[in-house]
Amino acid sequence: MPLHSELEPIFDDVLSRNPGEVEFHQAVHEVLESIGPAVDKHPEYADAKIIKRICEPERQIIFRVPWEDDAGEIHINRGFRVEFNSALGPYKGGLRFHPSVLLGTVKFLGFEQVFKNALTGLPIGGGKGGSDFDPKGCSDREVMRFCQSFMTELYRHIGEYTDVPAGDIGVGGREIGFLFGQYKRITNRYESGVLTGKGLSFGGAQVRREATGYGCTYFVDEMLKARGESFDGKDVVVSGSGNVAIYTIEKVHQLGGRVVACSDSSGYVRDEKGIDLTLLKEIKETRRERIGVYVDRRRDADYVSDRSIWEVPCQVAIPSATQNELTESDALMLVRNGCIAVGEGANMPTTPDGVRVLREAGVSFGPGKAANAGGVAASALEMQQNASRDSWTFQHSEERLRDIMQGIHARCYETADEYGIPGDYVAGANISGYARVAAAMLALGLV
Ligand code: NDP
Ligand code: 2IT
Repeated sequence: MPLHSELEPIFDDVLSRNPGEVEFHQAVHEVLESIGPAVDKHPEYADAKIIKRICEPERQIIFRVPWEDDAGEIHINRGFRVEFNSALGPYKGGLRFHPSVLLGTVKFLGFEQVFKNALTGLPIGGGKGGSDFDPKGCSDREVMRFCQSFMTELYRHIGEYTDVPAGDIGVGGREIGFLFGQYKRITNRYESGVLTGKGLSFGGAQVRREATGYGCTYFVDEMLKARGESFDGKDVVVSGSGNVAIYTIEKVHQLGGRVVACSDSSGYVRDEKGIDLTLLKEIKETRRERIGVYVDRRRDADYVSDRSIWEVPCQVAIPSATQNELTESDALMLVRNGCIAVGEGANMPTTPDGVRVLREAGVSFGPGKAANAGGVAASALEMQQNASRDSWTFQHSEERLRDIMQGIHARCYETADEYGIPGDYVAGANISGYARVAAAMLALGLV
């Protein structure tokens, strides 16, 4: 879709000032593509150059992370924190540890986070960070030494009122524990609100671990209800088998669906009887093994390493691994097999051509910044509990999460209706996220 004439020069500027950062370009283009109607509605934002400002991070930090492995060899990684926008609250967003991480990756994720966090309705700005460190194959002690070195630089930039990191790919409870331990040691402050996703033994909140997957499933459930359907009896495919995928599978099963396939970067497993979640958790959370070993214990299941998981027939697809993992040809397979809803558990997992195919086929499509917002929303609830030195029950926390996800769905749905594009959750999410951030930025003056 062509950009609104006012947005075209802004996008050209993003391209020329951020050369080679293709994922960042993709994320910006997707937002600019859909906020055209909102630009016409609020001409006052143009004078204040709000959109141009939104596309430029407030601060970008890059640092060296030296560490020593168990054999005494020295490694040098690169650390990032992109503090994108603090109009609505402290910068908030995860840390990703994966060898593919570049500045452009962190910028795309930080940009998405600004709109996602706005959509939650909670007081959080947007940021993201990470490193090209690869935790795969590292011992716990190596991961600890890396985290300590990473925090030895990061600590000076973060704080409960400044910037509050959490997990993302490669960063879970173990890493957050090591990071928090080092922050506490350096600063001599038990500042619980500086990180979220903490363990329950040191200031963590119930349901944060489950929140992204549960929240995404609630969002998809709302999309299904909006078309008179439910999860009951539906076959579901969930890519990935990390934090988001595991708790998506758990909630889909609770809501009556059956997850018939999941994956990791080496391949996918298909289990027509429904993925055995106890076994999956043991493989992934306890033993940190590859997905292929699943079939050693489930004789009826198949392991496929050389084809796309999206070939597995399903009515609902929930990509929960990484960006651009669901392509145009994958989308065509999903449509051909009768898929009616796609909810993005991961950030930007569907390519622009994939989104187009799904949209044209009338598939309900929940973009990541809406569908996976449950994780960061639960993080904001963790911050709230830390600030009041309180801790809520699992049941209460889950009810709050469900209400927030239903609220996000309603906001996207109603905004799409208001702009005459019913059912377009992409436009609904982008426009309503943008409207909230832009109004706050205007009120704060030229900062
Ligand atoms: P995890 O590290 O727990 O799991 C990631 C999963 O995705 C693993 O199964 C991993 O396989 C697979 N994966 C990662 N990178 C690739 C790749 N390049 N190609 C193929 N498979 C890959 O991460 P999360 O579950 O936390 O994150 C998954 C997605 O959800 C990401 O897009 C993240 O940004 C997003 N997200 C996460 C939130 C959270 O709270 N954790 C909140 C909102 C969004 P392998 O182990 O083989 O690498
Ligand atoms: O992409 C995301 O929203 C996350 N990785 C979670 C961020 C957070 O601060 O909880």
